Amino acid sequence: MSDGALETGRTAEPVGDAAVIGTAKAVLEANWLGHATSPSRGLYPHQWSWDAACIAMGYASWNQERAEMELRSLFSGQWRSGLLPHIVFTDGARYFPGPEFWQTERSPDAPESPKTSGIVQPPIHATAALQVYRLASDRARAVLFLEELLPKLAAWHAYLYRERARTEGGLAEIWHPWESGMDNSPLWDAALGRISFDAGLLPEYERVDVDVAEATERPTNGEYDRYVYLVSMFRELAYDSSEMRRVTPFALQPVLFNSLLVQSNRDLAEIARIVGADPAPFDARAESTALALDDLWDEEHAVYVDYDVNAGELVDVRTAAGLSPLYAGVPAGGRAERMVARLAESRVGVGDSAWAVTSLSPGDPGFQASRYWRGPVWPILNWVLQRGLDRYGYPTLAAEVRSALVELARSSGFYEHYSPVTGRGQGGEQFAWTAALVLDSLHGNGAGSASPSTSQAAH
Ligand code: 2M8
Repeated sequence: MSDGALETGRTAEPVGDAAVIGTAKAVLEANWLGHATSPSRGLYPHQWSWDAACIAMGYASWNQERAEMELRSLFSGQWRSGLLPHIVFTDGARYFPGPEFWQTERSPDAPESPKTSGIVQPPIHATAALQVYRLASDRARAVLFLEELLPKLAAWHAYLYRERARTEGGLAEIWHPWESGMDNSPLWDAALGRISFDAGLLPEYERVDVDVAEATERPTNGEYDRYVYLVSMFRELAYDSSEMRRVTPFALQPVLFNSLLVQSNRDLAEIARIVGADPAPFDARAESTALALDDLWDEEHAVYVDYDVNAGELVDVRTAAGLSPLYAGVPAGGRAERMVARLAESRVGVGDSAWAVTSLSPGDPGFQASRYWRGPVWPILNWVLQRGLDRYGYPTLAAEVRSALVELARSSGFYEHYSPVTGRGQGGEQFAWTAALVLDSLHGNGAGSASPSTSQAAH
């Protein structure tokens, strides 16, 4: 069903945009922990890195203070090395793996408080900070906020280029599927499959996620064993980056991670210009990483693919993440047009005129409609795509994708991901970054009273 329209469960009374906006704000409120926003209270009761950046963008248009607090809280967990951890823990909440498993106190770089994980997530934070500034009602205050954040963002990017890139200004690599943000994507199957370990020697652990969400909508136990194996290896190494790079059996340069990095560099340069600092180093990195990213082009399928560092080859799997260089302004010479021409292979219709891309193409033999990053529609991937479409001069297509995000939330609620077959919400419920990205998508509608299909490009 490459372009079949999925049924969204329409209610008798059509829910207007104002009501969707109200519910989205209520979802963020319900996840407010007092200092930061959890992705979803039951499943993810702490603060996650790239969720927090998206959540800050969702707050930006109506609650500048919260937007700033969200990013400030996240950066309170930043390591002395500049590493921005993928989770900043809240005391006492039930999640596996929690701080007692990560044991980041083994590293001299980790903060004593708050407790954090020891790996990273995609770098979209400078983009979020710039959006907070752009939508701020109090501009003078927003400039002060950018001045406060600039050195922290610069240290975060410096960490990525120092510890995660093998060539000067090149592509950043990840050492754990959790670092990709697309945990069980088939992109990692071959690399995970090459890891050999003695299951009997794995530290004992108990999954919590499958108590809270449908097990069929989560990664398998076999995948979790590998996730746990990698974490236990890194903690043995006291999270020493040079040791981790030397021994990690999992090292990939993902297209999505690097596309977000390119754009974050561009946005960091813009932040530098706003506060009167030197933008040149950030602009230079944006250009060099964009150039390296462009080498990951798959001519046959007209999309970008990840690079497996240990295997020394491109990953033979195509996902919606492969479209993300559009967002970063990377493709040139007719490539963007070719990518757009093939969108029909990975999209599903939503309602009457909207559509969204699936995390894995419905035509792919590995496609699974409910299994997390192996098929469902994810708001973040579609948000990245609509920005890319706007950038390359496809405002109508971009507006249709934004409409799909709004329509799914309107019909099914604010879920972690959605079935591309039925439109049903799946995974965690009352999901914060889904609410935030819907708010961002509706921002072009001003007060939120216009129809999503008439929304104009907001970027
Ligand atoms: C998911 O990842 C966490 C591990 O980091 C999990 O499954 O426990 C991913 O979807 C990730 O991208 C997201 O940031 C996180 C919180 O929403 O959940």
